[in-house]
Amino acid sequence: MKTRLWLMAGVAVAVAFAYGCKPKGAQTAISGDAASKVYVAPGQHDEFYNIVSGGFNGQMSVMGLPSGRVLKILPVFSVHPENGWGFSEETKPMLNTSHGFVPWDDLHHIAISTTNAEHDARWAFGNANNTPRIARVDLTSFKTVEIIEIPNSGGNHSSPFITENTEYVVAGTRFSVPTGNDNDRDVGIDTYKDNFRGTISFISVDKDHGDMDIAFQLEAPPFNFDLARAGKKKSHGWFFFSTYNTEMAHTLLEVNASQKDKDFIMAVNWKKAEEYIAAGKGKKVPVKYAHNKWDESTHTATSTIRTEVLSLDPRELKDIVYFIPCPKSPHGTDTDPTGEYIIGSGKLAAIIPVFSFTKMLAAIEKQDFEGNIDGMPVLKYESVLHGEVAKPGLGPLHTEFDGKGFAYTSMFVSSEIVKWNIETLEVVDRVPTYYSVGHLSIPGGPTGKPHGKYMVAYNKITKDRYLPTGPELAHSAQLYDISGDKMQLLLDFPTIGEPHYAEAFPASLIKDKQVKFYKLEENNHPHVLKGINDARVERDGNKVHIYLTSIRSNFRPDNIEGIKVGDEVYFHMTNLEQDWDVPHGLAIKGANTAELLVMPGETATLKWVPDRTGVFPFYCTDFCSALHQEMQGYLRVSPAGSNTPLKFSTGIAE
Ligand code: K7E
Ligand code: CUA
Repeated sequence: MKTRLWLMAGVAVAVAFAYGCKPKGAQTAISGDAASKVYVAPGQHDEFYNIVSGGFNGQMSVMGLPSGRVLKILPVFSVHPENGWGFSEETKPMLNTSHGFVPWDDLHHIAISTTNAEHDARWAFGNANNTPRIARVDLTSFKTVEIIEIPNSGGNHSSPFITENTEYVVAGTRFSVPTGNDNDRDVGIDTYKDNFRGTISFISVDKDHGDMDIAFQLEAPPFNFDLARAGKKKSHGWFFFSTYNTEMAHTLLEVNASQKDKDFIMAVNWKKAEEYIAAGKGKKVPVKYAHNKWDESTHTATSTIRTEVLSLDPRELKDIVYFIPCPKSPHGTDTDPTGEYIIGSGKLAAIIPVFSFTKMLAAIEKQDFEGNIDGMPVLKYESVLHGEVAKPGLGPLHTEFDGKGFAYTSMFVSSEIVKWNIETLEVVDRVPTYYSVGHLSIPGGPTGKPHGKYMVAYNKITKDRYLPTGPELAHSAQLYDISGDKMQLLLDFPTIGEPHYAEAFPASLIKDKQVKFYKLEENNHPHVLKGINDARVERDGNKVHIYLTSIRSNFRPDNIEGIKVGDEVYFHMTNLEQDWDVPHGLAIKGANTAELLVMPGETATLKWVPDRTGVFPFYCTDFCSALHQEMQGYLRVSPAGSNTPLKFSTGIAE
């Protein structure tokens, strides 16, 4: 039976390809063998969770591997009308910043929490590029539970990257900006070199609960910081940041930031920085940033504006920062599973330099420097170099690892993936991607323990790969089998938004730890209802509070009268279900907001300001039972100042 299904899948793939207009060299033949490798039979689960960044949609998507099936869109930095994220009163504070409510962002990188450099998959972290923030998602509820804003930063791209025990989530600023107080920041852009600074933020993560806090910010020269990786195992205690625009240009960067033959990988000894902090060497700097937390017990977020950070200046405090010359405008910097090798990917370089951590330490020991930047040593390229990968292709961006001694580097310009041996630096295989590949992701790939079975390429351009959908075509991922000597393309699947990075981990790590529902007796929301007998409506001046219960298949109260035009009406809805997979929705005609989708045992609030008289239906949006269509109510709205008495029906005998 199984064989026949595989065959059918193979036929479907062949038919789909027959309709594409294929550019020269495009791979069209997927063998039945490949189809069987990605085939997850009905009722079967995928082997890996894949958490994929949504790029400019500001969300994460949750997919299964190897099937590529989308399981969930998980709202992070962008409002999500599907479930009321950023629309309900409880979730609005999650999107608060020092600029007020910011309902969107650009999320590029995912970091899954690790212990001893292996995925523990307790949390997923994501970065907001535009209005710098870092979010933490709880992987038992698949909910964003914390967002911290990063002050003194612009373009939070070099983020979030974590240390091997998730001691820190680290964020480097892409754009250097004037830092400090309000009046310090109003400076001419042509004073860039004098007044602009880079910053690297070390955000501590509480071991048990995950709570984030900005431990310290490291000042840095006004370069652009692009990506970063922590050292691991032998290089634990260090962090490596790729930099570009070390020319410190502030106009027409395309040309002006590509002048120098080499930029730098900035190596940071964060253990040393910790020593300085412990010795009281940090300076308190006034800033403003929001710190937003979700409370699982009240089902409500709170936002606090924080007012200072600890800043460390490595120009004054020695032995924290070293620069490794790296050709040429490096994008990715990656550390291999052993922690010995640091790979720089110069977007404009013809080789891939591989640096040795051991050699770096030796060079520092011998003070084998070729100069300094504001007193911070620049190491000699040759002294730190393990070797160069020759003729890898064009436009190297990002490297992942299989744990078997091989590295895989994406080549944006030549649209290919190059597999090479980390020790010998020999290129051993290459495959095309369709097209212009960005990040690669191997389950466990950035950790000390990669699962070298699959690799996903996240491509920037798809052209002819899918049915066309108007001017904007689907972004795409491609799944490769990397278990053998040769990489084998298995599957194309479209993605949500623009994926940049993704991380995948074995499903077994979390699939039995999922929250199935919230216990009503543990619900401490101030407006919770513990049963239908508490359902009611209360007026307080022009505010009307509707305490609403939902359970298959009714709302109590349902018919409500005595609401007036201009009232602020708050629906506090508690979903009384105590069972897995039974959300109820709430939608009201004319409400200038999204629906609520309330999980079992949860309470959420929708605010509605009726703008006209009449009778307004409301209903449940989630097909929850055979009588879901009966799950409805009416609201009567009378003119402002009218005498219509407040009245509601709960169906419960008084
Ligand atoms: Cu290369 Cu923003 Cu990580 Cu995209 S970045 S590809
Ligand atoms: Cu509740 Cu449909």
